[in-house]
Amino acid sequence: MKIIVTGGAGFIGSNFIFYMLRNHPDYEIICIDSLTYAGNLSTLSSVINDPHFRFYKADIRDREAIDRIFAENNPNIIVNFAAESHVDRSISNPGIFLETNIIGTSVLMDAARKYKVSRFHQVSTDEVYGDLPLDRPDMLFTESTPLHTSSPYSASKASADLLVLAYHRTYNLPVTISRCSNNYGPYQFPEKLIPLMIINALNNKKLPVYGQGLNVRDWLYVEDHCKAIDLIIHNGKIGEVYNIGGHNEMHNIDIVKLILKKLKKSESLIEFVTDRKGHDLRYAINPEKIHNELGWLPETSFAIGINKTIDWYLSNCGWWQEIVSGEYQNYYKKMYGDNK
Ligand code: NAD
Ligand code: TDX
Repeated sequence: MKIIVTGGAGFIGSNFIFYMLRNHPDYEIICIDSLTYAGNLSTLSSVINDPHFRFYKADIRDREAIDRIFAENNPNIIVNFAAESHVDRSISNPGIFLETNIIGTSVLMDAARKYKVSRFHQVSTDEVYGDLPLDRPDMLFTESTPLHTSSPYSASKASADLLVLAYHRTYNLPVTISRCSNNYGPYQFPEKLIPLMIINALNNKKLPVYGQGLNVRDWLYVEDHCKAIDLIIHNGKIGEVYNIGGHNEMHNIDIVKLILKKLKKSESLIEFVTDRKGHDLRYAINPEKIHNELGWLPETSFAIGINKTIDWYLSNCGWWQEIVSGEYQNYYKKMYGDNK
């Protein structure tokens, strides 16, 4: 079995590559990544010389390069993680989100049609459903919740989902889509909530919490997401969408306080800052379909997952220090001003 994984030098894609090489030692994994600011080849250093692994630096928008890689490898399955993934960046610069997340996906699907792959899997997000009220814990996103996006990021992901379903209906491309809640774990880029707060706390910098920190996200340990995708690409029904989430809703402020407590730092580091534009209030996934049809259940509780994640950032300072000392400084200043 040959699987092309796009975006494999990023957070979830790299964890998926490690998961697949561990759990399917006879598979060949081919990674395509253009190494944007969010992609890091050092993340893949432990597998780069693995005879079952191959890396191509290429952009999913580049038709010729993608065609060549498909021709060379003749893959069975494509798992598309490659995307611009940060909501705040989509608010200041939406154009690249449309190009990579929508056009890039269509380029990959055209190659998937031409080379007759047996599965094209699109990694999507719960953000395509918009948000839920804070005071209605009974309401959860199901696969039939209407798409109702808030940010250029989520609109681009929803557009890609619609294109994927259109390629299935029009060309009979064998597709599946997964829509997962917020992931956390090793190798997450420092711009996202959990690594940002861990790293700032370790550096005794202020922890910038949007609004009052009352927004709710439904957190899933990254390996549980990888396992769900593995199940879907092998046993999921063609043309179907699967929600993935672990019933683990938390207010942002509670996560920030928990991180401070674990790192034995003072809550005085918390700084409430101007809210994100169009900030979604609450995400919460109903994962019954993937549980009932494919037997998936999350295995890592938040209590265990957050400890593992904090320990990982503590033991891998070199990985994130290299990132936060470079171009990231300019992003950080633009985003958070002179927050110290
Ligand atoms: P990430 O930003 O950490 O990684 C994205 C990767 O894609 C990077 O390695 C980057 O170099 C690569 N990439 C970007 N543009 C590319 C292009 N044009 N061509 C080739 N490669 C390109 O993102 P992530 O958090 O790992 O998310 C991966 C996928 O999962 C995304 O599609 C995202 O929408 C989805 N998702 C993420 C979460 C989450 O909580 N992080 C939750 C649900 C779904
Ligand atoms: O500095 C911050 N302060 C803050 O309060 C940052 C970066 C975030 N937040 C808040 C905003 C959100 O309510 O924390 C919450 C989580 O923020 P992000 O880590 O930016 O994630 P989110 O916007 O929820 O989107 C994530 O989950 C769905 C991923 O980035 C997406 O790629 C995925 O699709």
